[in-house]
Amino acid sequence: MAAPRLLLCGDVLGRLSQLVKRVSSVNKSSGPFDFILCVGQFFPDSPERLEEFLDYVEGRSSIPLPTYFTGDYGIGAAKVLSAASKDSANQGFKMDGLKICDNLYWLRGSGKFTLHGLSVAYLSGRHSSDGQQFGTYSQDDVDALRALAEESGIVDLFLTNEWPSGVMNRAVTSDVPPGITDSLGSDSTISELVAEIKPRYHIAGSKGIFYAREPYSNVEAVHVTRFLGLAPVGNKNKQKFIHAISPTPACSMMASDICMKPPNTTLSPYTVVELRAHSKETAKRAADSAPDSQYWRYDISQKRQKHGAINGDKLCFKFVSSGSCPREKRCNFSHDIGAREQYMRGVCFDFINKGRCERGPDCNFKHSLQDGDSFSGRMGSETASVNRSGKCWFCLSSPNVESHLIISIGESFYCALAKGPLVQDHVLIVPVEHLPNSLSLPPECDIELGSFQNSVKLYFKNQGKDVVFFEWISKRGTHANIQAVPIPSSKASAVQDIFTLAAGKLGFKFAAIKYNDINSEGRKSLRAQFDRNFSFFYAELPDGTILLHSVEENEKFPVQFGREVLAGLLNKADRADWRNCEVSKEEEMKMADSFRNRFEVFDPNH
Ligand SMILES: *[C@@H]1O[C@H](CO)[C@@H](O)[C@H](O)[C@H]1NC(C)=O
Ligand SMILES: *[C@@H]1O[C@H](CO)[C@@H](O)[C@H](O)[C@H]1NC(C)=O
Ligand SMILES: *[C@@H]1O[C@H](CO)[C@@H](O)[C@H](O)[C@H]1NC(C)=O
Ligand SMILES: CC(=O)N[C@H]1CO[C@H](CO)[C@@H](O)[C@@H]1O
Ligand SMILES: CC(=O)N[C@H]1CO[C@H](CO)[C@@H](O)[C@@H]1O
Repeated sequence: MAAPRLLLCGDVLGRLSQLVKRVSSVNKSSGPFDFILCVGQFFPDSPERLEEFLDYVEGRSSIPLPTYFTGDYGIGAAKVLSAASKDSANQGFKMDGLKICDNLYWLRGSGKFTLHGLSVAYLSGRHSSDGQQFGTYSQDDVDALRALAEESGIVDLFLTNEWPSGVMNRAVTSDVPPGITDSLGSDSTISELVAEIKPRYHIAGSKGIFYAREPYSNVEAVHVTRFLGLAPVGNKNKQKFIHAISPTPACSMMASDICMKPPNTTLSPYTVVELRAHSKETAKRAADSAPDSQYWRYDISQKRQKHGAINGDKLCFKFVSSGSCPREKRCNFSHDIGAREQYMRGVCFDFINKGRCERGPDCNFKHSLQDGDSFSGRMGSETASVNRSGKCWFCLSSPNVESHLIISIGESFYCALAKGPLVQDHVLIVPVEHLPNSLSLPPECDIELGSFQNSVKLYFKNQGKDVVFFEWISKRGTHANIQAVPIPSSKASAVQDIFTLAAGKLGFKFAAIKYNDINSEGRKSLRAQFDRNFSFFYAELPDGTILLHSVEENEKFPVQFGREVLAGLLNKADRADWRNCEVSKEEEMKMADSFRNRFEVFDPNH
């Protein structure tokens, strides 16, 4: 399939005749095009333009190409948009635009949809706390986008009405338009979102100028993002308001093409705050090498914001609507089976999730819980947890277990390769029983655990490597797993330092104790210090030191902390997120076979 050809357009301000004229001439010189995406204010800013605008909306003039807009405000907006939202064709959960008239679509609130193979996400309107019906986005719209950001797959285009604040961060690029400041018409919520969504193109308007920023690299993603700010249609300064691109959808690109970084790629403007004092050159060098401390400098503060903003009690839309979520227990939203059942009985997602739905009587879904099962509202998580083992990735009896990754099965523990490994031979040691952490097994099981750990250590010692074991014990945890990550022996002495550094960035200190016999003494002491009422993280280092930390009630702690720290140590920042590291099932089977062969002589169950 040929790459779609599209036009990006800034604030239309109701000047549809001028836009149509321009589109027709661009179409002649470099068309044909498939569709137009408009950012910035779409409706007129003065009453004189309303008539011209309504000629199109009411069908007296026609719009030549499918046109999508996000800037749902201006003169006439309330009237046109409320009529459109009452139209029965526009009811329900529509993310691909509400139809205003032929070829004109309103992207309302936030969402994600596929257009000519491209994955398009958007946040419409401006930030506002007073909950106007049109022209603004709500916290719920932001939360929904955050949930979408957790889904796998790269977003090709992200449309926002306003610019993200910080995009002109001079610490990372000197290529910024002169005389423009961040303070007006820039939105920090958008910066946070774009850093999470990591689209390939980010398009925004409403700032009155054209700006094509140098591409920037993303944290925890292999591809770069290009920001494009577009000027208003018919602006006096003759700044560019229409821009043609023809991107191949990421989903059909070769991995090597997705990773391509043009020579003018900079660090992300949103994550590098503390570099402000440094020159552009320093920042560029940092982008290439991403040394350990650098990695921590930006990653953690961002994670904290992210987790702070997500409500862990909210339902995962993906799970509720489809019955499964690729993130499984790593998802920060709740996978509630009761909620899923209600959804299947036709109950509105917003109603289940928040107890209310803004669409009110216009909504096509039911606004009361439906009988038939024991859904007990947001308190009903016990039902869900009883049933969760059927869905569990780690239960050997579960249909979801990735059995091709299993290496060796003992009495109370088994050993498997990690899905989306940080490095080759990244191993998991997992209790056979569906238990939330390895410390809730009876103490005598520690003997088998110790023998697994020793086998793994010996296996790697043979290759000049040491092993770091770590376990994240979340209060919401379902099925425990201890991760074993091999590191070159030459880096073993740096492990404690980098964990300490990372803890410092998050604002806590590890308790560190060195044991002569880490398997028995170490585990005993862990059991003594573990308090079920708290989440808990511990790491066992190659020199016999255990680092441990109890996570306070309101403390934010990144779920993948251990993995991220080791990614930093190993200079593999882009592999910190396991989702960047997934390989095909065939590849996984090959890896597991080869590991099994090499591990055989060390396998305690062989
Ligand atoms: C664009 O050009 C093609 C011919 O190349 C024509 O068929 C099409 O109607 C034109 N579209 C617009 C919007 O002018
Ligand atoms: C960045 O470099 C690429 C290729 O070298 C070039 O096409 C592009 O125009 C540059 N972008 C900016 C904004 O300088
Ligand atoms: C932990 O929680 C339980 C039940 O909520 C409570 O009885 C116990 O005192 C708590 N323990 C600590 C150390 O706070
Ligand atoms: C708001 C909330 O509960 N967010 C959680 C997301 O996941 C991390 C790691 O488990 C928790 O620490 C956060 O509290
Ligand atoms: C306790 C509970 O709700 N158990 C349910 C688990 O799931 C099965 C079907 O998968 C139900 O039949 C049980 O009632």
